[in-house]
Amino acid sequence: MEIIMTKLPMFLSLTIMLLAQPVLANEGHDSKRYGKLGDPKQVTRTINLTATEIAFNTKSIKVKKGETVKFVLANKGEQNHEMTIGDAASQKAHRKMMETMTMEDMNKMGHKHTSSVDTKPGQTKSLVWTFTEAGQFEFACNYPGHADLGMKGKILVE
Ligand SMILES: [Cu+2]
Repeated sequence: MEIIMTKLPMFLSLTIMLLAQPVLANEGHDSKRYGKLGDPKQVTRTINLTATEIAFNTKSIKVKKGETVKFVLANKGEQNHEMTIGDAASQKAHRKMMETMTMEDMNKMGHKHTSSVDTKPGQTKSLVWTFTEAGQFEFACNYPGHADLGMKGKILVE
C-alpha cells in the first residue's frame, strides 16, 4: 500500500500526459493555423523577447503571413520562463498540462513542445517559427500562474 501511495503522483502525471497526448500530437502536425517550426535558413526577422517576473518586454507582435521569425528569448528573471506560440485553445491546453506537472516532471520531460522555448534563469534560447496563415494568435509563458499575471501577448499575422 505504501508503495502504491508513493507511486501515485507519478502515475497520475503519466496518466495526464497520456490523456494530453492527442492534443500534443495535434500540435505537432503541420496543419496548425498558427504555423510550424521554421527553417533557420529562411529567417527574415529576429524578435528579441525578455522574460522577467512576471512579464515579457512586449505585449503584441505583428508579422506577415509566410514570414519566418527567429524568436530569441532571454530569461533575465529568477525563475524558469517559457514562450509558447499558439492559439487560445492550444495555450489553454498547454497551461492545463503544466499546472498538473511538478517542476521535477517538467525537467524530466525536457518540456518538449514544438512551438515552445523553455529557459532557466540567465539562459537565452531561440525558436524559429513560420507563420503560415493570417489570424490572431497568442504567445504566452505557461508556467502556472504566469499568463494570468500578464505573461502573454498577441501575435497578429497579416
Ligand atoms: Cu513565466
